[in-house]
Amino acid sequence: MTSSECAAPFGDAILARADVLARHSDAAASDGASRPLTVTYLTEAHRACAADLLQWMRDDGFDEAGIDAVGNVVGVLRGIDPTAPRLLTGSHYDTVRNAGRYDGRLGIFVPMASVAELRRQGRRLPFDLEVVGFAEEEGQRFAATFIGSGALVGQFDPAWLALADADGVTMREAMRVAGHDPAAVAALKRDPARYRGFVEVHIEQGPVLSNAQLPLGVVTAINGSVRFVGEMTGVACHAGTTPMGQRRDAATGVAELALYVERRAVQAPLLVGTVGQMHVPDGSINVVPGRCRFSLDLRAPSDDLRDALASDVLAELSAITVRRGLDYTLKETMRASAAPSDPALQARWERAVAATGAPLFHLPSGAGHDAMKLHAAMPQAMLFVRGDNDGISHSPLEAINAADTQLAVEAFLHFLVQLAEQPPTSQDLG
Ligand code: HGY
Ligand code: MN
Ligand code: MN
Repeated sequence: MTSSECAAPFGDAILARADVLARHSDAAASDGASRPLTVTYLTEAHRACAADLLQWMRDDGFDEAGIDAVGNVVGVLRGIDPTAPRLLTGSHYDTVRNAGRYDGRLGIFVPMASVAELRRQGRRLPFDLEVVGFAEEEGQRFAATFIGSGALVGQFDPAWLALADADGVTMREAMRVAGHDPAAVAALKRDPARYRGFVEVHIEQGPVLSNAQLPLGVVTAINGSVRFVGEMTGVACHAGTTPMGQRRDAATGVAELALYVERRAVQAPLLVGTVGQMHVPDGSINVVPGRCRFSLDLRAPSDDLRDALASDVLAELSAITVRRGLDYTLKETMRASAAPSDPALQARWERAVAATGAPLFHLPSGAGHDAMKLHAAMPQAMLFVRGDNDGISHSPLEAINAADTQLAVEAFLHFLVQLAEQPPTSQDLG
């Protein structure tokens, strides 16, 4: 079928690339049938993904393409005026465990498809377009998140190099094996004066667009979040002989905390709280748990609401341990500020969506994104694409369709052409 006959040529091509990239996974298929998609920072599968993205950037006609010192895959389509402020775009290609194949990756594929189309048309933008496949956003292998986008805003923490994964491999060692030099990371920091802003296309990862039966959504703000990992400790003892009133059960302590997080988070709209990990190390069926590791993921539309939620949860954690005679350790592993969209860039997304003919819809982002990192250095705004299967994400059930993906590329192209033809005024940075 030629592209002219195909109803969604960009969409079909992007879904096909997502399928190819999904063949790389850290998780060895146990039964050989359902191969869970897991790509964590700098593993062999991760490096294979980077190689595919690099080759595709070259195939799509980027003038420059390379892999940087933290594993970001960076492509540049040069503009007519090399001194004009660049537009930066992209998203991440790492995944959570047992992931979907579009989280992050769609936001790399859409700009790449747009570059290929501009090259096909023989069209040059007045400004450079820089597309980044960020190497790490999810914080799965090491207790560090936004490694890729953090490096671009000077927030790569050298202390991360000493962090070890579940097998005891440090990030420094993983970087060495991948051929990356930690000493070269600082130079990745971008000069904000060289950029007009950052835009990111991403699957919504929630049910709002699906419920509204709309293909695209303009993001108004990204929720702020804070994450912790901890361990509750009590006394391991015989499950058969220890009376219920004489136990110091670490797992029921964590369970009580999880139920409190749920009760507290429903107290205000758009608050969310999750105990995503709960694990009794070396647990036995007939032993009262003496230890229980856990995680906390707390998010809110503003930093004040986030901090109030966290303060209440940590106070309850302390109260639970007193009531139950437990101890605990807790470590904050991530804190990201709420990131309102830049009004000028958001307005440009609105005009771009309108040009596709799709209805205009605004929504906040409950999920965190690389855009909240770039927010620290430059104006940012995002475009969401509807998720099928009620927008489920961080799951193999994550799904999008070719028609919506086609619209996302068309919107991105409109965004670029409108930016080229209606450059920012002095007030309108974006
Ligand atoms: O957890 C998040 O919000 C993002 O998917 N990393
Ligand atoms: Mn994610
Ligand atoms: Mn993501």
